[in-house]
Amino acid sequence: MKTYRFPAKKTWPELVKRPVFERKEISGLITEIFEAVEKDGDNALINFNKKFDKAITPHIAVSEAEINNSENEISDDLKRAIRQAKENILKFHASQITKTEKIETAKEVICWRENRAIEKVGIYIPGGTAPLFSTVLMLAVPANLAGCKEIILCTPPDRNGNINPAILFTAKLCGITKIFKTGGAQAIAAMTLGTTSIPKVYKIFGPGNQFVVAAKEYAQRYGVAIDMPAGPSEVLVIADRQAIPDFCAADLLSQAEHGSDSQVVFITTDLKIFTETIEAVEKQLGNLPRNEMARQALDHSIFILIDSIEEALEFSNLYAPEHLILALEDFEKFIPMIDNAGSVFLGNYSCESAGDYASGTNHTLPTNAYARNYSGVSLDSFVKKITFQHLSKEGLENIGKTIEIMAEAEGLIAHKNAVSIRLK
Ligand code: HSO
Ligand code: ZN
Repeated sequence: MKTYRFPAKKTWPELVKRPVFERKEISGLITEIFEAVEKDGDNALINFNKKFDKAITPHIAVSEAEINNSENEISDDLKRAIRQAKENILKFHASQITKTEKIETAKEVICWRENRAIEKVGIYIPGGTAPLFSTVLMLAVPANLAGCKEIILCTPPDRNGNINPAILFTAKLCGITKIFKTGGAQAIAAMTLGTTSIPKVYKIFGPGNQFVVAAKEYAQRYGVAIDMPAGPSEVLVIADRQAIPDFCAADLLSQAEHGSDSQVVFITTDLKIFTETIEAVEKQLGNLPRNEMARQALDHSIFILIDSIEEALEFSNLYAPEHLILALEDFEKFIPMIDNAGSVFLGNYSCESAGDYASGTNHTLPTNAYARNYSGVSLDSFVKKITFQHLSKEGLENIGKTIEIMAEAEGLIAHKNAVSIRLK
């Protein structure tokens, strides 16, 4: 990890830069994968499963029996936990439903906006070392609440051609029954183009590796929307002297264990907290099963000693973290100073894991400084908003002159006539 004591402000723009990793040039491969899926559909996906996931999958669609059987393969404790998390996520996202308000902008000119669900959405869930069934909840719950008519899920099979049972159980709990064994860029291609088994969708959600990210970018050429541009996970913790170094270290490591490219940032005004948190990170790291990955993430993570909490927040706004933890006594006071962050955790007991799993907020959040201009996933991500208006004759009379004058000034006489013909 890199440590900085009172770094000069002119060095901050350099410090907030995300580490750059050697990326293989993959755009050629993405194009090839899209072409193969377009040409051979399900067969291409079966071949990719063999090639990339070493899995034999005669059928791409997960069968009803496989889905139902998942219930027997996970513990009652896990089922209970998933159910409780779902309840909280449902409660929080249901609170995002807003009432339609009709606004009379001028007498008898009535305007309003109504939500309509995006009809078909696709959820991508990565497989591999950490099967993120919690992400199924984060995406399927708001999709259902929004009223999306078709919700499909793609996730890669393991070497035996099976899908992780917790993913299947969670999908079923959320009413998703169209589940497909395909991962990586080919899954994104399939949801973009459609195959015999997999329906095309209008918007694709979910995290993934660099191939998935590149494929989601590519999918937009076909008119498909995506949830947000993605990058590695990150957390920034700001601590004062009442913070608890062991708690801060645990939070930093919880984000570092996501992947070797994750980044964690720790900022404090207190020298004792600074050194003790660094020590606690080292100590806790040794006991983690994913310590190799977390260690690599820590190598490019930064620990900063700073003069004031105000300055720490200024730095944080420049960094625009995916997760911001304020381990501060008077966190309330600092809330108005937060301009850029995906999701904020307040006080010593609001660990990021709470939001990752079960408090109710969504964990699909903007990374890579996109918190400057993107929100995390919410109910809104699954709807479009359509505007409506109704003008009576009197309503049109009230704004007619304005329209005529403006239309004429733009040289658009047909526009002007559309009013004049009605009011003459
Ligand atoms: N922290 C991740 C979400 C997650 N954590 C899923 C555990 N499971 C988003 O940055
Ligand atoms: Zn996490």
